[in-house]
Amino acid sequence: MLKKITTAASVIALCALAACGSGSGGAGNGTGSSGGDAITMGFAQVGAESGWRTANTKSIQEEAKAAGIDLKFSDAQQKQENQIKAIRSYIQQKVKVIAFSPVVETGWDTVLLEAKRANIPVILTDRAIDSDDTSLYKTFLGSDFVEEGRKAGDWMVANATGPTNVVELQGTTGAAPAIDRKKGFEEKIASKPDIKIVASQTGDFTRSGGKQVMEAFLKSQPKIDVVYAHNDDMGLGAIEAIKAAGKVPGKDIKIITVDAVKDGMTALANGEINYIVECNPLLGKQLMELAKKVVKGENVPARVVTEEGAFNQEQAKAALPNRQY
Ligand code: GYE
Repeated sequence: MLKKITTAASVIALCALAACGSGSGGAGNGTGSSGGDAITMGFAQVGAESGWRTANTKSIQEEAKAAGIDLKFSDAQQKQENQIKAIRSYIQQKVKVIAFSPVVETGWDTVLLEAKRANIPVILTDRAIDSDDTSLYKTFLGSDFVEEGRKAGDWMVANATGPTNVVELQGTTGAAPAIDRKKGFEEKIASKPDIKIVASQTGDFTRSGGKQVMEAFLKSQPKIDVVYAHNDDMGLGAIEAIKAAGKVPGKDIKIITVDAVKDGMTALANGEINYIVECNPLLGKQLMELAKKVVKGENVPARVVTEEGAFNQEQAKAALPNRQY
């Protein structure tokens, strides 16, 4: 008797976790096509580490609603094991499509093979994975991070006057944007041996991480001319550390960042940041369009690249009033 009750309770608990999303009641298991039912998407988000991520999450949630897609959303708190757990639970729940933004590049083959065997298509968005097996996902929607690093490097080369010591605040170790933004920047500054990266460490894409690492750099480095931060939030953390050390951000120490979220653009317009390379977080609409096609079995391009630009201080002043995120 007790056993029976426990089983019933766990079925209810599972239901609470699984098929009880908004609108489309009674998603039956097994039969598949029950005519006109909403698409269920399982989305495994990286976390809530930055302003970029907050804007990205909002875009996905709003556009899922607008597209009539039933979204199951999880926040992995920047931990790969949490994302893997979320993906496994989406497979168990038999969602129609899984989308995720992989926190790091490697280590996905096993779980993605499980999705493939369950016939659930996977879409990568924002960040890429490093795998030889491209059959594990249908498409990858997001920015060209190497190109973003190159844009930052171009500005550095164009604006360096004499020997220049750069400290680098890297994104999350092993994440595609951290690897690629470093690569693109290094590629460009290689043409000017006067420009040197004298210290480089991860600040995990967070404001507090950027602040802490910058505090340490300010203590250990006798001469810092430029901070290259892989995102706005770390740059904003660095600004706090620079001010606390009695220096003027944007003047005594120049700052280059990536993202162009509102807080970053405000600091740029105020003269505390010198250049921001744009990375667009508003991927929701394109993601839902791709999801619908993939679920129907239609062909989609293997790679969809986001279009983006870059801003100096004057351009930030002009763009700020209309900035959505
Ligand atoms: O630049 C950063 C976020 O993957 C492009 O992740 C994204 C990066 C973004 O935490 O702010």
